Amino acid sequence: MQETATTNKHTSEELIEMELQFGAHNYHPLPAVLSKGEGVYVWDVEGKKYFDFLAAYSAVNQGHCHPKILKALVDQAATLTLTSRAFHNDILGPYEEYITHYFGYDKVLPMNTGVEAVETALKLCRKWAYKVKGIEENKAKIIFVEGNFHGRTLGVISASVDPTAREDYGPYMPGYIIVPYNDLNALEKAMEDPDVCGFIVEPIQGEAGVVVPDDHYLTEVRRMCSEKNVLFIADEVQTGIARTGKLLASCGDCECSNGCENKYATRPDILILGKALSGGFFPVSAVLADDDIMLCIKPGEHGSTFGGNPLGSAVAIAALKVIEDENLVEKSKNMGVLFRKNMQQLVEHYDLFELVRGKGLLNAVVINDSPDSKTAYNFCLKLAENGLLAKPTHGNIIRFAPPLIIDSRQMTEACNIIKRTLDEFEK
Ligand code: IF1
Repeated sequence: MQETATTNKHTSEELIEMELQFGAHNYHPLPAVLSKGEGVYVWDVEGKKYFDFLAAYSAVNQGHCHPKILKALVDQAATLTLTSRAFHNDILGPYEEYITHYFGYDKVLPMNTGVEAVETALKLCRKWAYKVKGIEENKAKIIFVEGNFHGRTLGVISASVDPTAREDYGPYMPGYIIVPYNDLNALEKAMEDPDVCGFIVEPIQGEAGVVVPDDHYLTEVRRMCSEKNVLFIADEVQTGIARTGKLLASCGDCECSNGCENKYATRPDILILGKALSGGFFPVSAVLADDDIMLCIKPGEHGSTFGGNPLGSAVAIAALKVIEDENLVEKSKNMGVLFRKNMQQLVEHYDLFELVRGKGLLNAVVINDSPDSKTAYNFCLKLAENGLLAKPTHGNIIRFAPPLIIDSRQMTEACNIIKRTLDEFEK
């Protein structure tokens, strides 16, 4: 750590300036320039240590630079990295067997980034609409919800209601219907249209501010989709892989992680995974579905140069094994309870904190100020000064989502940093 601090040629200020000068201005990051990560911690170029309570938007659920995933990466990188799908490779098959058994689906379609997996799911859904459901050519419609975030392609920002993500990128993709989140009546009404073939939803909305739907929302969604012969597509890019205290956020309403009796009550027809599927090493994403859906796409009809590459396949197996071996579902659930208990106390004692919500280790605190204020951002600046990195969303919401390997001592320490920051901030 010290070594990084002393051997690095540039200061944080210089590095930020370089990004401003040579990089596109499509982000406005907090002014922390990181050069090292290990477990729940990251260090900046000056050697300052932080708790990482963003975990790269839940991509590093397993913790930074997890040694077992690193080993899988290095071993595979020295052997074979990329073949393209023009040929077979000796790890894709074992990976596909592993991940389909892991999540309980017949087939997987491997891609790279989250949004590519979302696009894949939407294409698969449309294909199914024409090949199986029998919808007339070019008439298929997919229902999205307000407040959705599925990535940055033209295909998905066309469904966004957030002007920042959407404006001046038109013309937009046709064939979408948008209904309010957590509103079963609106969904039922939209589903009366016989050209509807799919409903895509985040089981808990991330970008919208960690919005948790009513208890039986997904159960009802599942029931309605089955009744209307509409595919239920779950975007678990952020909520999946133990983040919310369950292996999948769309895994029933029961208390267990997987293998539970109730798990089919909300099982999506198409499951989308990304982020933590690689433990943050590089983009690995996946679409899972059963044969009757997945086999609608035939050879040559979809693909990607890097999707299913040996490196990604090896890394994904290792990343999923870590989730199991280190009981991260259970840890996420327990540490989430501890975090929310601590935050609830702060909500009761400090005006600035209005409420805390979330599941597992996907949580948010709503700040007592307007959505267009800078209060959440300013509070995050203070948190960073005190050694904890977190990201505001919407001016008055702060998302707290550390790596799932965090232990109770570290969690208590992190909560104390938040409390101390509140004390200083209110002065
Ligand atoms: C950025 C938010 C998180 C996602 C869901 C698909 C994707 C994402 C549910 C696309 C990506 C990211 C992208 C990142 C910010 C971030 C984010 F704040 F915007 F909402 F995580 F909370 N589905 N989410 O959350 O995955 O193609 O990026 O791999 O800077 O855009 P991707």
